[in-house]
Order: sequence, then C-alpha cells, then structure tokens
Amino acid sequence: MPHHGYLTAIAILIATSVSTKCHQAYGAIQAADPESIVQQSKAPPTWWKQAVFYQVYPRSFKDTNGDGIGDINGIIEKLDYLKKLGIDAIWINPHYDSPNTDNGYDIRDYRKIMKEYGTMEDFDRLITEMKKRNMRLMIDIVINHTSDQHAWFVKSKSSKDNPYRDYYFWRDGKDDQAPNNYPSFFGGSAWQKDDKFGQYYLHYFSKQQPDLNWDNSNVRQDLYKMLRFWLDKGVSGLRFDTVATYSKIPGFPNLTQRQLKNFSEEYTQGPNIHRYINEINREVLSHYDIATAGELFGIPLDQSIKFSDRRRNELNIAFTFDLIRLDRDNDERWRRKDWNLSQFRQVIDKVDRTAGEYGWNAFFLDNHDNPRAVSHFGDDRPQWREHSAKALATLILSQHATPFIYQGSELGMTNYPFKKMDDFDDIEVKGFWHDYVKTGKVNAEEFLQNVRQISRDNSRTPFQWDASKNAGFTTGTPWLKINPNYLEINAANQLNDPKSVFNYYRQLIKIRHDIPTLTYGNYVDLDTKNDSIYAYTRNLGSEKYLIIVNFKEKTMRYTLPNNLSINTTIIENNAKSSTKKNDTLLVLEPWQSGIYKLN
Ligand code: TEU
Ligand code: CA
Repeated sequence: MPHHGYLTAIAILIATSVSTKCHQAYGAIQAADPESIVQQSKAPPTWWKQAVFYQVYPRSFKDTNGDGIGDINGIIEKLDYLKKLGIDAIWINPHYDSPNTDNGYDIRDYRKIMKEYGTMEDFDRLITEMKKRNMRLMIDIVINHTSDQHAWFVKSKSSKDNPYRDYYFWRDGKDDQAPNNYPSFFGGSAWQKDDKFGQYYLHYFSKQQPDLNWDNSNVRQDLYKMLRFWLDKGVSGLRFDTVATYSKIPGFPNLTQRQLKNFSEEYTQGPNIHRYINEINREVLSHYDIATAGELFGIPLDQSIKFSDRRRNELNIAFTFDLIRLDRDNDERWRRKDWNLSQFRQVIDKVDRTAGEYGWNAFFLDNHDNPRAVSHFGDDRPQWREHSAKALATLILSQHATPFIYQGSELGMTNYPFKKMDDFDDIEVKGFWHDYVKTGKVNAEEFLQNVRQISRDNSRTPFQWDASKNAGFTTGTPWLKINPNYLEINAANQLNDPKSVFNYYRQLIKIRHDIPTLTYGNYVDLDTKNDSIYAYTRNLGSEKYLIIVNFKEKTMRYTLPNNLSINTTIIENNAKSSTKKNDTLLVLEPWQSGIYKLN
C-alpha cells in the first residue's frame, strides 16, 4: 500500500469507509485531508516510514531441502503468508557465504550465498517474487569485521608486507600480553595472538571475526563496491550491523576500570565514525532509492540522533537498544534486572524526543539478539500469553517509528525452556560462561537462571508452522531444538481463527496503513509515572488517537486526562464492557489494549 504513494493511500481511505469483517469491527475512519497531513508532518512522506517491516532469521524460518537449516527457497515459499499478514518489507539476517561461527555474522565471501541457504539464482528469485508482491527486501550489512576465513584476512596474516596486512589491525603485544585490555563481546580478550609473527589482531567479537581497518581507504572502497553489487540487484534496504564501531580509538589506549564497565560505549567513540558513514552515503547510498538502518548498539542515546538526522546525510532509521535492554547490565551483560512500566515508557519517551523532527527510529520488542517479546515484556503463562501478545502488538504498531516484527512474534511464540548449558548454541552465551562461570566469578545455577531468560537462542528456535513433526519447519533434524509448545502455538491453527494473535497483528497492520496519524503523528505519553496503564496519544492536525494497554493482570479503571474523550473504538482486545462515544473513564481488563479515535 505505501508504495502506491502516500496520497493515494489517503484517497483510498477517504473513498471507502474502512470496516473489517473481523470480530472487532471498527467504525469508519475519516482521516484528515492528505495535503494537511503532509504539511503537518513537515517531512516528505517516505516508504520506509510507512512500511511495516518483518525480520526473517533465515536459518530458522523454513527449511525446504531437509538439511534442518532454513533457506532462501523457504522464504520464497512463505511470501504469501507474509503478504496475508500485511507486511511491506522484510529484513533478512546475513545470507552470505560463512563458516557460521556467529550464524552468518562472520562473512567469508560477500558476493556468494551461504551454501546452506541456497544459490544466487535463489536470491535473485526472492527479489523477483517479492517485487511481484510489492514487497521490498532489506539485507544485513556486516562490515565492521569479516570471517577469519575471508580471503582478505588469509592474505593479511600470510606476511607482514602483504598489501592486505593493514586491512585489519595487527599490533605487537606488550610483555607477551595483548596490546591493550580491550574485552571481546563474546568473552576473553579482543586480541588474538597469531604465532607466525607473534603479533595480535583485533576482534571486537569472536576471534573468528577480525575487525576491518576502516582507516584504510582501500578497505572502504572495496566495501563500497560490494554494497553497489547488492544494490544493483534490486535490494531496497540495508541494515548496518554494529555500525557505530567502525572507527577505532587511535593508539588503542587501555580502558580505565570505569570504561571497562561499559566498553560497548567506548567502542562507539571512534573519531571518524560519522566521516565514514557520511562517505558511505555520498559514495553509495545517495545513488539509490533505499532505506538504510543502523544498529546503534552501544551508542549513548543522546548521540544516536547523529546517525538518522536527515540533514546529516548518513542513515535513515536508528535501531537503539535502551528499551530492549532496559533490564540488562552494560557490565554483566549475562544478568537480567527487574524493570517496571514507568521505566519502559520513559525510555520510549526519551527515544522519541531524541529523534525529534529530523531523526527517525525503528520500534521493536524483539529480534535475533534478544529474548521473545511476549516472554520479555508480556506474560507468557497460558492464561495471559495471547492477551499480552496482542497488547504488545498494539504498542509496536502504533509508535512514532517504523515497526519491525520479529518472525514468530505474530504468533505469540515464546522463549525456549532451556535446562542446561549444552542446550545453548549461541557463541555469546558460551563466551559469558567462559568469562563468568569458568573463572568462578558467578555460580553456574545463578548464571543459568539469567541466561535462560536473556539468551539470543530464545528467539532463534525454528519457526512453528504447524503441529506436524518438527513444527513443519523441516523434514530433517532441526539445527536448534524446536520449542515443545509448537503443538499449541503455530501458524496453521491461527490463520483462520479470527481471535488469533496472527489475525490481531493482521488487523493492526491494516489499521496502521489506514491511519497515517499512527505513522506521522506526534507521540504524547499521558503519564510517564503510571506503572500499570500505558496510555499515550498520537496527534496530527485535528486527528487524535489514544493507545492504551493495561500491563497488569487485574482489572483497572483509567480516567482520561486533559478533557480527552472517546470518539470511536478502532480496535480493542479482551474488553468486557465496550467503550462508548464520549467515555472519559475506561475499565480495562487484565492485559486489555486498544486504539481509540478521540473527540
Ligand atoms: O550485534 C551487535 C552486538 O553488539 C550484539 O551482538 C550484542 O553484543 C549482544 O548480542 C546483545 O546481547 C550484531 C548482530 O546483531 C549480532 O547478531 C552479531 O553477533 C554481532 O553484531 C556481531 O556481528
Ligand atoms: Ca535447508
């Protein structure tokens, strides 16, 4: 819908009163006239602001050749499922040739398809099939580091005077120690000694992921050629992995004890980061009609605006992590902390203010690096799972940001019931184990209690398509265990159930497409201190919508502030008493959520 042009969308809306056959029919919506909306939003309407994105983790989405690993043909097979959901654009995690020490984030050849995922012909067919369905593809760009099996690194380590030597960071040790005290995100030191010449190479992530030297213009130019290769194939979006760490601190000084406690931030403070991203934009991105997103892991929130401020010509969309990691330590990244709704909504408020008039955010409550949304921010116990999944969906699809739905969240898929360490696949969990349990700092049971809830593997278990063997994901042995709750939670038993989480997502996506104020309207939190009812408005011109969620498992009464009153119910979930015109008091059942047009 959004690609037919923004004004057409509004015209269609005006022409037809929107109502659905679903169990929550919502009244006719009269949106404001298109001109005023475009003017009021001050920014040119853009497809990537109006689009609803869906993140596919290819490895776990659909296997079509029985090797237990998802593949590109599996994505093609399921495009009609995603079209039915109402998805406009898909972000896929890395699809390039890789030894998979970090599930594709260790790239061996940027211009080859990972053999487990298929062939370049499969990839080209994916693009063609998506274009037929008016869907756009965003690919993952991992250029902070390569695999240690990449040809550049093989040459680089072969000799000190090889032209590729300074494609990476090689340094002498000090007193047979690493060049400095940098830790790796995946445990241990960020320096790996190479015995051939006794030098060390830098790797912020695993030792199989050596960091590229962005200060070398040959590296940058080779990477820009690679970007053009994929963009010329018709890709419509790029997600830049760990984008703030490309520039390193000159001289690699030791981190102080205080800096070590939040080294993720230190790694984003390189002096040239914006010069490099601006160069990528000037040399590559600005020549294509695409959406670009930056994974701003580690960046302090107040600095995040620099990456998406459209006046700076860097990137379009900011992925920030203050919300999804509000219950995580920067230091002990394996530990989970308690959180409350007031903290949750104050982060959203701050992220929205930070973007201001010229920036733009993604909004997401889970991804492949974080636990499942309904287990993390909802309540995945049987009596609340569906209600809270629909409530979180309501939040995701009514924010002043581009929504990213992570695969399976549209079904209310949950965390996996991990029991012991060898249930985990993730290199990050193994790195934490090495740093914290093997060194005796933390006892194994406390460690397990925490990583069970925060591990990236929670969201990487195979997609649950149906109740057949292996949840219909594979006819082979799945690469990672399938959640045993696939018998109850799967796509097959939700597609035709009007009350399913899937169909709630489908309705919400349609509502978001039909009401531009939910995309462009400003965001006003009605009471950031309220710890039970999350209520905010979205406003554009004379249009005002209320979004409300009862985060508690008990019935709550909520009086609308500032003389606000209900005009029409757009959609609501788990309501006992239907909300009426001019109501100012809402009685909200546990995990009740809704979107309402206000007078
Ligand atoms: O993640 C960047 C990153 O820092 C996160 O991995 C973070 O360290 C941790 O996972 C949060 O719990 C990106 C990719 O999203 C991730 O999958 C890769 O492992 C990483 O970069 C290296 O490419
Ligand atoms: Ca396969």
